[in-house]
Amino acid sequence: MSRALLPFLLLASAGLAACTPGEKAAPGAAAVQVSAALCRPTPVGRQTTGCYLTLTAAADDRLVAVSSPVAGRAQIHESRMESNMMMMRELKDGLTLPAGQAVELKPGGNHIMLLAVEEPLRAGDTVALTLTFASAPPLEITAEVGQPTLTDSGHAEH
Ligand SMILES: [Cu+2]
Repeated sequence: MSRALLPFLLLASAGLAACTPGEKAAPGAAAVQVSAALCRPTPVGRQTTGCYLTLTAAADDRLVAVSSPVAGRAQIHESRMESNMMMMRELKDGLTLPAGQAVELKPGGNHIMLLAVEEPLRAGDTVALTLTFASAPPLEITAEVGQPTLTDSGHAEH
C-alpha cells in the first residue's frame, strides 16, 4: 500500500515545491491549497487559452477572480455540452469551494480562461496566476505551460 503511494507523493511534493514555494510554511492558515496548475500553450494565432488546477479550501469559500500578468484579462469559465457542442461561459459569481473538498478545474469542465495573451505561451514556459477568494487570502501561484495529459479526446479545447 505505502509502496504504491510513494511515487505519487514524491511527484506531488515535487510539484508543490516547484509551483508554490513557501506555501506549505503555514499549514494552519485557512488558505486554499492549490495543486497541478497547468496552462495550455496558446494555439497558433490566438490569444486565449485555458488553465487548470485543483483547489482545496480549508473552509467554505469561493474563487471569485483570477488575474495574470501575461493576460489582459482572466475569467473563470464553465464548460458544458449543449446540443452536442462544447459551450463555455463565464461564472460571474465565481466558483464554489466546499470545505475540504478538492475542486478540479480540468479540460471539458470548469477552467480559468486567459484572454488577450500578448506573448504566445509555449510548453515549458511558466505563468503567474493570482487567485482571489471570497474569504481566504489571495494566492500567487505559478502554472506550468503544457498539454494536459488526462484529456480523452481532442474536441474539448478548454
Ligand atoms: Cu473558457
